[in-house]
Amino acid sequence: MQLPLDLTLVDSNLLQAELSKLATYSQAEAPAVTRVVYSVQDLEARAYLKGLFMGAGLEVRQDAVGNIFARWPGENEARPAVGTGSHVDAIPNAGMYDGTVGVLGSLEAIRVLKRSGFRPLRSIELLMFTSEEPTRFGIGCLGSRLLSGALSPEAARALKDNDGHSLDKARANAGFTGMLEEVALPAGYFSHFLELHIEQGKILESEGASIGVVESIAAPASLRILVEGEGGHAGGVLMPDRRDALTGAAEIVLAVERLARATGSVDTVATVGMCEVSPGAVNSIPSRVTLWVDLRDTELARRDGVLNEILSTCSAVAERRGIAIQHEMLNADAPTECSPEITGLIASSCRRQGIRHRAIVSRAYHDSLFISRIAEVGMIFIPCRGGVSHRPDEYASPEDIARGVLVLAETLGALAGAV
Ligand code: HGY
Ligand code: MN
Ligand code: MN
Repeated sequence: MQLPLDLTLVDSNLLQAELSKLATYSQAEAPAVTRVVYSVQDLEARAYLKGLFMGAGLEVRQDAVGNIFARWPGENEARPAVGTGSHVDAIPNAGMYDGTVGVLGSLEAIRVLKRSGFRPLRSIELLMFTSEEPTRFGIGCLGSRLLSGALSPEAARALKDNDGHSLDKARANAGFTGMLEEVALPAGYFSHFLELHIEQGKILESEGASIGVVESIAAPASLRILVEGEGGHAGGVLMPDRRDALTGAAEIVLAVERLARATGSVDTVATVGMCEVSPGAVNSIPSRVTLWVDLRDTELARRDGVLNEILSTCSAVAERRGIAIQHEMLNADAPTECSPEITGLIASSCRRQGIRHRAIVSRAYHDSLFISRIAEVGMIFIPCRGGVSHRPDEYASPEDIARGVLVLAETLGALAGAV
């Protein structure tokens, strides 16, 4: 591979057109993007992507949950492949760059290598992961968890969506057949895996850096908390006689925020992103409230310390208010370190290209967090305006995306080895 690769090898206009087209497959009005796994729009997006992958001369297949593989065979097919990719599902009212920059950026990085005359020794395989977002089945990274063995087929079968449909039923309705047992990748399938992604934070932009060399990915956890009190007439039940589920839940919501702040570390973050109240009438005392809590930290022990404090706060509130509070852990994953071999290659590509870069932690989780169980992983971050993500005004500039693609292409080339 003739290094440095020239930035003009990146067809930025083509990539922008593909990102814009992909954004039209959405359940929301532009500029918002909503694309929930196995929805009509998700299936349309998949068909579009498979067409692009085949158009680039890649060998395309998909597995029983809809992870899509697009392979550029290397001279030596027997050796573990070098993987790259991300996701295209989008939470409600999101933006058009989260995940998609990694899928279409990987495709463009492969096209850059092809345009440069590079021929890989190891195969390079693009992966579009199914259901990275927790929106439908309540757990993030469903596809990469199954691929890496982090989630068993039995546990996956127990998952249900908000309408009570099982994963098996939902995927069958979307046309994905085959046994879940066939999804896990064999040992040594990938030697390395690289993911290009927007930072979803504002460090790069605030420091004027164009590339973030991700060194570690924070430890995500999420849980569901059910608060049950006693319903009743909003006029007839006097205050001393009440066991209001929502005021109890409100104490927990504030405690989640307080306990995350109390660690004194900026790396501890906690959010109550969803709250369901029933019966849900203005003149009826809430009898039942469900909260969904998202808790993360770069340090596992500190995260679990906050988790335990949240749970003991629930017990204290239940006791004091005479209500019942139970919780169900949805996931509690360990953090991961990225491969020094890969971070070194990313940084040397940035130096070669004269691109300002800095080491960075990923506070968002990504499919790479789970693929790190079966391969060496690395992530390349690009800035997003104001650090905004999971919002319609999420934005990454064509120039930053092109630089990310170029660094990805050079790093993939270095890992795949040339003939
Ligand atoms: O929530 C996350 O960190 C990712 O964007 N799904
Ligand atoms: Mn996301
Ligand atoms: Mn993402």
